[in-house]
Amino acid sequence: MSGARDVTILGLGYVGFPITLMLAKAGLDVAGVDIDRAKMDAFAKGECPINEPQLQDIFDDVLEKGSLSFLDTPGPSDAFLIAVPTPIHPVKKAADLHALQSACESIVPHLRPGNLVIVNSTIPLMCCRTVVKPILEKSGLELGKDIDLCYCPERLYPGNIAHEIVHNDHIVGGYTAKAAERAAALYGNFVKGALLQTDDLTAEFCKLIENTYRDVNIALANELDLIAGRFDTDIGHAIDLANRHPRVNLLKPGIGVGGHCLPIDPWFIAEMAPEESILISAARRRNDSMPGNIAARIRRAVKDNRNARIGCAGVTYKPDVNDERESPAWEIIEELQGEGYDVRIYDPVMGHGEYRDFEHFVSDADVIVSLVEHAVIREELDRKPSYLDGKRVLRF
Ligand code: SAJ
Repeated sequence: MSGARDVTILGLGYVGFPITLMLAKAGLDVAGVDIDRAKMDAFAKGECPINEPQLQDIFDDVLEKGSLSFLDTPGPSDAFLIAVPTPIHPVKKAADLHALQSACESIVPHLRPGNLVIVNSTIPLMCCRTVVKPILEKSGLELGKDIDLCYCPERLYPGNIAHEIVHNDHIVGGYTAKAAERAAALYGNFVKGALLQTDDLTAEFCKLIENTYRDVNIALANELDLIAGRFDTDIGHAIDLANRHPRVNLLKPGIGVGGHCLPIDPWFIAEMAPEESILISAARRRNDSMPGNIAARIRRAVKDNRNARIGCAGVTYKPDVNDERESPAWEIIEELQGEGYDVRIYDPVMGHGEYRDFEHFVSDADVIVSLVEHAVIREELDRKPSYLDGKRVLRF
């Protein structure tokens, strides 16, 4: 098709941007579209927003090759890949599909017979058929006949994106078998893992099942941790021992479940099947209750000294990522601050806090609370340096 790019990616976040890089690296003519001006300005300067050096190296290479361009709005393209956010309504616990709908609308004027549309965003069950399809068909083209639609969720683990995007197995869920084949061929440009072809609804299920499995597993670990608290025993040790059973694999209890996936995706199942989703909803609530439980534990630790300086280390949603979205650590800190406690904050990965290093931070606190153990914090705590002598340390 003359003048059309090979692929246009809409939404250049944690998933869309790495895919854009990999397709451009493979030699395709790729355009990236995002509504965030600041982000687009950073891209124009060659800055990779994700804190992974390997991705920055790939970005440098593709910019030099000239196979990647950034656009404010999409234009003609052989394939469109939509990777915009699908957040959750905080009260209704239902998917907010505005960004997805508007991305679909934005490509309608450019759709031509033979186009392939890939949805990558995490979506509720049946979304391809009930939300995406009717919008695309406003073009006058028929899905499955004139244009193809495929749902291809990602499984990227923040912190290890550059490796996983290539080596993970990918689910490729076509509205038709032909759509799955075409999308698999496109992904085959950079994916070395298996390209597992299925239908769109099964692919929607897979994505949600994966994160729900993890969320429910963590909820069980958290609940066991609360139960162990009654008996003053170390649940971490008990779980390690239980996991020596060949068919048991419990995850770790913690301060709660954050990030932009686990706290949200299970609701995308529950929203579509509320009556059946008893366990899924309960697990979500258990994990959401954890920051409050941890704040209570910290309060108990300083009950003899209401004015104790509480040093909280780590504020991101998990260790060693520079991402604070849905961070349980902030919930805990804000709860304590709201009650007037004197909280000091240190996070070397986010660059938060006024402290030049961990020792400096420790010197300014009476109780050290390790909320999110980045490697640098863990190493210091494990080393047990003398500057920690006499300090109460709580590790979660
Ligand atoms: N957490 C625990 N205990 C654990 C493991 C994690 O409390 O044993 C907490 C973390 O501290 C964090 C939260 O859970 O607050 C989520 O962290 P995570 O590492 O489990 O997951 P994410 O959100 O970084 O990435 C997940 C991954 N999904 C699975 O492992 C099934 C990733 O592969 C997905 O691509 C990503 O969600 C996504 O985009 O959906």
